[in-house]
Amino acid sequence: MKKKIIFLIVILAVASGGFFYWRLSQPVEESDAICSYNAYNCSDFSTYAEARKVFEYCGGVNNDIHVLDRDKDGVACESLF
Ligand SMILES: [Ca+2]
Repeated sequence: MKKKIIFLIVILAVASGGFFYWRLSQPVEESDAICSYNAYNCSDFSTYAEARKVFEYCGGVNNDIHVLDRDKDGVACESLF
């Protein structure tokens, strides 16, 4: 009985450790993006696609809180092309 409990604890510890490692190794998703204040510059993104995801997630040209689209043509971070 005691062995079973220890076995279960070990399994849980390994599983939760694996989950947290997996979670930390994920790239930042646009759903985690901050939209309430100016938190990013174009230089914070490594690709145009990443910048565009955050730009669109936060409301696009109508809510360009990060000023990713300075010329307001609807295309964020042309510098990353
Ligand atoms: Ca633009």
